[in-house]
Amino acid sequence: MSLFRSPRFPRLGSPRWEATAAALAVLAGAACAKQNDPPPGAASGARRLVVGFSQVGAESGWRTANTKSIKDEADKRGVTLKFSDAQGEQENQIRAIRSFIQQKVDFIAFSPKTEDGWQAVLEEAKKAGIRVVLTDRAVRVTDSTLYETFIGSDFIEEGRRAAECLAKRTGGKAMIAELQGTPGSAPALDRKKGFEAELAHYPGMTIVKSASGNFERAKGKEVFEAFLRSPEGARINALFAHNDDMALGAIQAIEAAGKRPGVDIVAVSIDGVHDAFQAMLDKKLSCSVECNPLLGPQLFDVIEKLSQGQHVPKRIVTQEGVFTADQVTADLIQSRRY
Ligand code: GYE
Repeated sequence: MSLFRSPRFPRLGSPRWEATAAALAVLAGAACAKQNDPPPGAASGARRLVVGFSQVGAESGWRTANTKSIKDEADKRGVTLKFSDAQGEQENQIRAIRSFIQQKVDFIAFSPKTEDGWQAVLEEAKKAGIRVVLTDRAVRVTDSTLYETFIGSDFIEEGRRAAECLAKRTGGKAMIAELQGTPGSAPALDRKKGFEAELAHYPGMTIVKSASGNFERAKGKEVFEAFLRSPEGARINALFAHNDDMALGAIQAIEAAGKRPGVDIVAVSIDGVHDAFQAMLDKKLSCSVECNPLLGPQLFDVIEKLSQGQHVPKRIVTQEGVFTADQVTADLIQSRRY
């Protein structure tokens, strides 16, 4: 017997049916309202913002801290976050952005894997009237109105600072092996650019090997092992890694080859994640140039401003410094938030 004909369920169209239907509608409404209610403390009448965020992946300590910052901040502000991890694949990011468009989210934010390849999908978002905020990495598009702002670090400056630190530690004489980040990504392109520009002031410093370790620790180790086995391997006395994780992998390779990181091979890298601080305390890593992953508060500040019709600058640069091994103490490590 179907539920609709069960004696316990009112006949369709009867007064009792209408009362039951009305009660069900109220219940359904209450369930919806629960999802879209303003967070505690929000102005009355405010609706929860819905934000789609496409993360590039989980390749490094930096990325883990970045994801946590975004999720925690959305939670704190009562923003409904639709989070998608692209596992390092640009196609997955494009698919996620298209799905956010279909779901009619209020805003889309993402950390683009590479600089190129976004024009079409950003045009689709614009056509749908959904505003886009870039975090962490930049894109190259022909129309800058395709996004509202780009929040993130100055990667050229980070590369320059890494070269400056390496020059100080090596007295301006170094045979450098470079571990590059993800090919085509803004941080890999710009960190290399900044590093090489600064290196031009030091005729005694040369890059003798350079390849990508994809910002991953295991890959950094593998590529550095190959560097050490190559004909130039014996001359390498410095490492520039585009992020800490690759430097930490390379340090393992250096030790496995019977060399002393920090003495036989001076290493510098970028990010300033917890494990890099430990390596600096152990004097295996000489400097880590800071790149702050805690972008959640800035991202949601911008989104809130945009949703209230306020203006935001087209570029928001994260303020950062440099950490050197001689500054690092166990207490400082304790106080680090990532
Ligand atoms: O330095 C690296 C990460 O885009 C700034 O990506 C980010 C970089 C970061 O995987 O560790």
